[in-house]
Amino acid sequence: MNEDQDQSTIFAPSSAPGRAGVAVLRISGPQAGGALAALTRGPLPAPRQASLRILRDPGSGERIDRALVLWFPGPQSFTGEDVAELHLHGGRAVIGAALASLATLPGLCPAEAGQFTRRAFDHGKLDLTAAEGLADLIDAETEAQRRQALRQMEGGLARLTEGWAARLLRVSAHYEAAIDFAEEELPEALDRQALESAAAVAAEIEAALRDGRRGERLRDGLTAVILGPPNAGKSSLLNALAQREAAIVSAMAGTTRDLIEVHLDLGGYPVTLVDTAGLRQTEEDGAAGPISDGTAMGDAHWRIEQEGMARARRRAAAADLKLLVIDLEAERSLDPDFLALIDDQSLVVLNKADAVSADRVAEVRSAVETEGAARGAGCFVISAQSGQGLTALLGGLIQQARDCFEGGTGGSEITRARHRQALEDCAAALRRAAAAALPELVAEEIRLAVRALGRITGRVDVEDLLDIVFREFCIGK
Ligand SMILES: Nc1nc2c(ncn2[C@@H]2O[C@H](COP(=O)(O)OP(=O)(O)OP(=O)(O)O)[C@@H](O)[C@H]2O)c(=O)[nH]1
Ligand SMILES: [Mg+2]
Repeated sequence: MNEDQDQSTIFAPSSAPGRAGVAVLRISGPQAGGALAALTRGPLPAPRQASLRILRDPGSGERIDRALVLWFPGPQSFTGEDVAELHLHGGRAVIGAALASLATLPGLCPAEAGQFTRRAFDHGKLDLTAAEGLADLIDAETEAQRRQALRQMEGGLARLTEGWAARLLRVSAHYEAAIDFAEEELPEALDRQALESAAAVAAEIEAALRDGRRGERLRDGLTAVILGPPNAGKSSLLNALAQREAAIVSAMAGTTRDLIEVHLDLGGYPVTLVDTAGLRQTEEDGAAGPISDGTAMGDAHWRIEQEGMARARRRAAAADLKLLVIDLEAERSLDPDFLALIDDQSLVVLNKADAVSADRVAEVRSAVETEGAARGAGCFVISAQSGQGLTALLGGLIQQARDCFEGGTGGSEITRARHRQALEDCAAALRRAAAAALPELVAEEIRLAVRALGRITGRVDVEDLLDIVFREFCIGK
């Protein structure tokens, strides 16, 4: 994506590959109008109005398709350049023929990934945060992700950072004046006002940074790991929540050895649910547990199980949420080591309620609640087999996801590490400004702070960033 390519006219399908009712091809650049005229063998249609045309190969005259075509003369187009759109019938051969015909026209070349949006950015049609919002919107799989992406595409983060930048620019102007007119003693009240204003911006940025990385996490989704002793019904629970047989269930303890992930949309929040190998007390714990029987095979099984448990623990340590499954049927349901895992990031799940008496449920529940409530964990009684209690558990999971992604204060505008880094750089410069003695130094730090904010929207100093941002797009966007 260099300068001279900017003169080229690019084309690509903008709709997803594969069969569909309609496929959209987009052409952008100085030759877009010429290409459209060549394919339709006629004058350009009225701008921004759909027109039905026969498309023909410009060389052979062979009919390609009967299609709706649209003509968007620049700068009133997505990229800011002349753009033509072909709404073809969405068959592979139709798309293939149209692309082949376009490739024969002089000055036309297939678009690179993200090149349409890159050109829109280069022509000032959108800033970097809007481009990222657009990429996220295209990738959004759940409602919460869609809302966040749309907010960003419509300028949520850009307005915030530009507001801060505008306030800092006023502070900066004050200091530049103080330097330029050093002789003339600016009123001290103005100095104080400028410092207070910079401090207020710094405080707002620092508050925005204390968001628990909600925005970044919403893009990736929340990870909930199911943990529990062997045979507690962890895989049964995963299957019940996923509504499919994703994991093998059996009465044999130690069925699940590796991590099994399913991606769920829980109430609009993206959640990755992970099933794990049962945590069995081991020799090292000093407790009885199946160990190798000394045969090579037994030894291998033992090692596999150890590795499975290690993976379960590692995954749980990195997770946002733990579902701690307790087997109501097991005699030693309440293993103290396992109960020690309860924290405010966990939900305790008492499983197999269908198989035991109400008294037994009450007994285990009260024991767990004494432990759990103190540590802020919810407790749910379920049967993964009959489905009893699953709706309430789902409600608990959705509540946890909402807390994780929206906290008490709604979503965060910071959706990428790149934004966070720039805001941290800005806050650091403001801290240095507050500590600086000479007006020249204050002015320099404020300049750096404004520059850091400018990197977020791409208004300044971003050449190196552009490739990183636009690489995330795929062809046709
Ligand atoms: N009665 C009853 N049985 C259940 C329930 N949930 C699971 N089970 C049974 O418990 C046994 C173990 O279930 P799994 O889901 O494989 O247990 P797990 O925790 O994944 O076991 P490992 O993978 O070996 O650690 C199976 O025989 C299930 O049918 C339940 O709610 N009620
Ligand atoms: Mg299992």
